[in-house]
Amino acid sequence: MSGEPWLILPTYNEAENVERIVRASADVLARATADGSFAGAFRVLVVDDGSPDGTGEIADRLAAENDSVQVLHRSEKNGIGPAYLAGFRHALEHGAGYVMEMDSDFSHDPADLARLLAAVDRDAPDSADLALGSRYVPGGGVSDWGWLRRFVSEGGSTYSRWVLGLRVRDLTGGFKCFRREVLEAIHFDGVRSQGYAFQVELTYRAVRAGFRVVEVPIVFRDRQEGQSKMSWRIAAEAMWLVPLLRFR
Ligand SMILES: Nc1nc2c(ncn2[C@@H]2O[C@H](COP(=O)(O)OP(=O)(O)OP(=O)(O)O)[C@@H](O)[C@H]2O)c(=O)[nH]1
Ligand SMILES: [Mg+2]
Repeated sequence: MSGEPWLILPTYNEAENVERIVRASADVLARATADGSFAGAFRVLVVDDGSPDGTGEIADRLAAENDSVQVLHRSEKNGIGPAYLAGFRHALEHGAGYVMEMDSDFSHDPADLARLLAAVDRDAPDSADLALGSRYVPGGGVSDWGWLRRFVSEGGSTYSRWVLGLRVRDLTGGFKCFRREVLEAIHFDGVRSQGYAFQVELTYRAVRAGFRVVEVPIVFRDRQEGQSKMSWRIAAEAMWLVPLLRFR
């Protein structure tokens, strides 16, 4: 018995993915909690920013069919950071014991949720407070990326690691599992970043607060369906925001 895990799935125009990702995640979490572990229950919370392609309506139908699924509708597209913070607040208010982040486009394999959760299980010896799905530790990687994308991503992690003085290898990834206490210790009001910098900022704040972080190897694959929302603006935000984190 150590608290319900909540998976937060941010969506913006993921109509081709949302149903499959919700079902696949719910299957994995149902298995992980079936023996009574993690309070024997779980939740999947879709946070949709008013997607014009109908993602939110599909999610509502899934929630009506399955008590473990919920939807948080937000009126405008504000970036992944604010969407996650809204999801985290909701999960904490409803008693989550663990809170997970995952992309909704199958870049992250829902099967890996079980390993991330196990890595922070309070009932397991030597578990950590925060587990990061990591591309840049042995056993992890990226499939189907060209050299430019690889360079930008790995360079972004190296740059952030250096500027912030952290030992974490993958700082920009968005596949994570927090123990509730970690999020409670982070003051959301002070979190300003929206894109990649958001992921760096949360991990940085967790380390600074003294929590134990572990990297779990994952293989990242490009989305198969739907449109990318990655932009140079988001990458540039990380360039200037990351040094500011250090001096705040
Ligand atoms: N609620 C919400 N979700 C978003 C927003 N921007 C991106 N997402 C979702 O966040 C997840 C990760 O997005 P990213 O990986 O940053 O962007 P992406 O469009 O998947 O880009 P690529 O990975 O490059 O294909 C996906 O599930 C997106 O649908 C946003 O502003 N609001
Ligand atoms: Mg993606």
